[in-house]
Amino acid sequence: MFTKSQALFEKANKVIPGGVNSPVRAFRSVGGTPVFMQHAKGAYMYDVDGNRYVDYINSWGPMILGHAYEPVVKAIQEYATYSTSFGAPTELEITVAEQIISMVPNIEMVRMVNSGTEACMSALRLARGFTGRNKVIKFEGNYHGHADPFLVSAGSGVATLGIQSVPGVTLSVAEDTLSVPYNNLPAVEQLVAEYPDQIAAIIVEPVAGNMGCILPQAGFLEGLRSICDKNGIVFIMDEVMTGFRLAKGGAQELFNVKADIVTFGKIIGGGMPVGAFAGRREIMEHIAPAGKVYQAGTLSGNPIAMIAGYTLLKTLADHPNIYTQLEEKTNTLVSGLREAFGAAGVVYQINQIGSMMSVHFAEYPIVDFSSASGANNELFRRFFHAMLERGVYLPPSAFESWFICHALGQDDIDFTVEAAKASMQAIKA
Ligand code: HOZ
Repeated sequence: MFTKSQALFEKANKVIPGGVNSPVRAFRSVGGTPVFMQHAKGAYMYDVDGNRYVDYINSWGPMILGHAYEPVVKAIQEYATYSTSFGAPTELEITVAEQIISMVPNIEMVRMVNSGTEACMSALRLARGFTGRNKVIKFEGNYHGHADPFLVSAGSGVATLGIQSVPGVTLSVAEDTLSVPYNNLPAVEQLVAEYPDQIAAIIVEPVAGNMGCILPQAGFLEGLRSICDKNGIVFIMDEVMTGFRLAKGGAQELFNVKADIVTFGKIIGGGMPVGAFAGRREIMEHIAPAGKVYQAGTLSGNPIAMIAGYTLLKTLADHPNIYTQLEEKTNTLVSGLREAFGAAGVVYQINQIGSMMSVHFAEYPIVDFSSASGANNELFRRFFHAMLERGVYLPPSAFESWFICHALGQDDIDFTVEAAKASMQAIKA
């Protein structure tokens, strides 16, 4: 079933570290051979062996309307003929910035970069430049890309591989990152009191998506906002996963909590390599060349990425019912999975908000990294492979979120639920 993938993985291991260009893809947490994809359309990915999968990662979020969404593909094809990069400004960059500002609350200016990592890294530099302070508070199991200051107690691949401290990240950098459990406001208050006037920023995933999907408890985001207000701290919401996914205006809109800087990732490029950070003018004008906080990039605002992103964002803006439909689809899927797990008699937790969700096999609620880490990973591993064999592609780690796309139909949900029932039976046998 995976013959060609296996051969490719062997080949890849000779020329690419670990055989992959991003660690979670290597299946280290679930074991086995990563599946090499060939193409994808709508809700499906197809591998090199000709197997079809209903896709629940959707490129970790950006394929919100499904793969190879035709208007995006056409726009890319048209713009590619004009040149794939200028290294000079284009009108399209203004159009995209205006589009983002029209959809997202509390932002007046946007700077385009090439990835979520770059966005968070630059947002932190900006917060430090703006406040003249050095330290940052982040949350255990939150992942803000792979820039040095964020690799302390990080989620996603760092959690998946169980890396406690990352070689190459110097002690002096790590010392400026203070880390506390997610959903724990008193721990944040304590740190802020311990380091008066030293904390430049609090950065948070408003819905954590890199230790499975974990929702903010009531009052958590509001509490962070108020701590920042009282202490002159910049509040950074990392909306790389939640932006334009949970709502047109992301988590800020959904929870009605205001950030000072927001970071975005791949969704604003329709899946092309893009990121951005945005905020109010007073802060953003500290960025070079308006200000002295340096940040730059030849590929920033790349025309192909801009047209792909603009086409996707405009569709989302013009059809707000997409969000209701996404949530309905996810609700239906969750009910079906509950039925499948219930019938199998396993203990499980499903965390869900809008079209983000995850499954942990545990009897207690999953509210932070420590509860996520205590779940039954062996069962997740077996479930993952049983589903893969039945044509359902789940995130290859329990420390990741599932992302549902709009192309997913009722038939696909039924197919997934049947696969889950059969998988649980096979696991029990
Ligand atoms: N770190 C990404 C998900 N949280 C995975 C990136 C990838 O492998 O594409």
